[in-house]
Amino acid sequence: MACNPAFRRILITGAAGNLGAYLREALADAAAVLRLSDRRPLAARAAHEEVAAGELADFAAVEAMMTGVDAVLHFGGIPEEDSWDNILAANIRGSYHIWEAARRAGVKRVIFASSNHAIGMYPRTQRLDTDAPPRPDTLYGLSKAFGEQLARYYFDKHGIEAVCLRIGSCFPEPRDERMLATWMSYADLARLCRRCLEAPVVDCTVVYGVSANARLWWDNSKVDFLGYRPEDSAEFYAEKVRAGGGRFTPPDPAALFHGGHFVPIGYTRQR
Ligand code: 15L
Repeated sequence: MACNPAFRRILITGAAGNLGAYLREALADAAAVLRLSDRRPLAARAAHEEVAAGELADFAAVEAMMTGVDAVLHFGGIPEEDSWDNILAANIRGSYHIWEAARRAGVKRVIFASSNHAIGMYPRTQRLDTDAPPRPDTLYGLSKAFGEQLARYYFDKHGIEAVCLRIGSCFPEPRDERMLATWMSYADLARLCRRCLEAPVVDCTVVYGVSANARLWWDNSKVDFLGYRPEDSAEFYAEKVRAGGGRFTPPDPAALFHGGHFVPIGYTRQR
């Protein structure tokens, strides 16, 4: 049964990626039709699935995948630091294409996989709430900050609702000490996406995609209205993570800022 009757067809971009592939299964009942898109090969596996392959950098392809869509889970694009040309094509042009095609197709809501790397240059001594403006740590983080501004622009000017998920570290288990603060379980990601679809009104909202970790750096209290209630915690894995070793220590910038190991990439600042 569709979880929001306003959304009969939901497009998932990046549906062949780790998170997209998980959401495809976890949100199988979220709409009458899930349209799956990726640049990599995909095939429909169930009656409620359909496939619209294409490159995000190709506007005609994005327009075609948007036809008849009510809501979008935009998880496509490059998920880490890369060359400017690649980030420009997939993440910057690609996200612009998503919102512009969404506007033309009359899409009501976009749920955007932003990233903690949009705020990666904040010092770890600072706790952040959902009003914290971007301080990107990489070109990748910059592209996520651009996506958040696209969300703002298309909501203010065209009324397309948006939720920007500043996802922490979404993996089966936390892999290092930083992830004891930043980890999000797959199940909590599905819970969050479900709430982003179910909430009757979201306007244009930023939310941290993170589990109920004991060492949290990020505060979602201002977006409590979304009803996101994480059920998992990285603390369960704390002993295992500690035994695994491999932590960064100051003055390594990887240990000083929210963005962790993304921060030293191309870092040349002396003071
Ligand atoms: C991200 O945005 C990446 O997509 C993911 O691979 C992790 O590196 C994550 O951030 C993180 O910060 O742990």
